[in-house]
Amino acid sequence: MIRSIIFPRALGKSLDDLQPALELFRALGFAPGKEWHEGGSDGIEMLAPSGGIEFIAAPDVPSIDVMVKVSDADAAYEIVKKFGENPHPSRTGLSGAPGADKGGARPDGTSAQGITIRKEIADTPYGARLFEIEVSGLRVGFLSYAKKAGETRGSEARLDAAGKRFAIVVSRFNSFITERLLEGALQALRQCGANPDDITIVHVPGAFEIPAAARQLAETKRYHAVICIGCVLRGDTLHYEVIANEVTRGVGQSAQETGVPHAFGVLTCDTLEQAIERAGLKAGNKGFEAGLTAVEMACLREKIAEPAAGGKP
Ligand code: INI
Repeated sequence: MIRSIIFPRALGKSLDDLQPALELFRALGFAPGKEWHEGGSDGIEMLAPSGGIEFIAAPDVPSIDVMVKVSDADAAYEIVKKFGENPHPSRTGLSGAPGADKGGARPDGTSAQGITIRKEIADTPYGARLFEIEVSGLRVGFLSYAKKAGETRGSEARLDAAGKRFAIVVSRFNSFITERLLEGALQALRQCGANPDDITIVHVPGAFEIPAAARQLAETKRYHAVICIGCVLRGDTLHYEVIANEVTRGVGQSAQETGVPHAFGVLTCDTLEQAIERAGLKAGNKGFEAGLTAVEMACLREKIAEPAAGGKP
């Protein structure tokens, strides 16, 4: 029976050659899957929620290798642009990757991250929004279908952190993990356009102390969102459940009672190995996810508060 479909694609000969595409796809929300380093080959799967092959009969051959359907092509386009402009604090993903690159565009229009916009975002004759890029020789199209008349799709916020202020509470317990989660959160905020001067970082001893600090920061009303980062490991304590429950409840309560969005970047894992996997050392970074969540929820809060078009509430 069919389980999934994978398009193998060689983007170079070393780990470095994979980084631009890998980082961009992560920024766009692809989930890192299986990773391997054996037999002279290194690689990682980048997974979408669903996929398939399209068989096309048309006079023109498509000029892209992969088409990614997204909920909002304009928002994806903004992420790609920002990704090309902003230097990264660190690289995460495949192990053994080198340090950060500098941002900015090269004279040929390729960003320092090696991304070229091949086709600017525009409407298509078939009612979609589409743009195309090239990264490490991989030609990718991004497409979303416009809303049809009468269709309700709900409200989704853009990932735009420009002009917004964020507080990050990080616990020192298991700092080997939490510092990497912090790097991930900072990377997400910067990729969404946050100004480093608008980010306040507060350290607390352990996860148990996170809710109190988060609440105090939220109550100042200076921040558009608070990001909570910690790591509770079952092996480290007999009262794992107590701490894990308390930090989860306390952060949720602070979010509900202050009205300020709180993103939950606290790992609760059975083993250090599991925590490492979720801290961007192998695949995924819960801090990065929390950073994106904070931006989205801060934007959504503003959007919901806006008066509806036509003066209706
Ligand atoms: N704090 C953590 O952040 N993670 C843990 O795994 C942990 N363990 O295992 O004990 C932990 N304990 C400290 C706790 O959060 C408080 O700082 C401490 O109890 C003082 O209030």
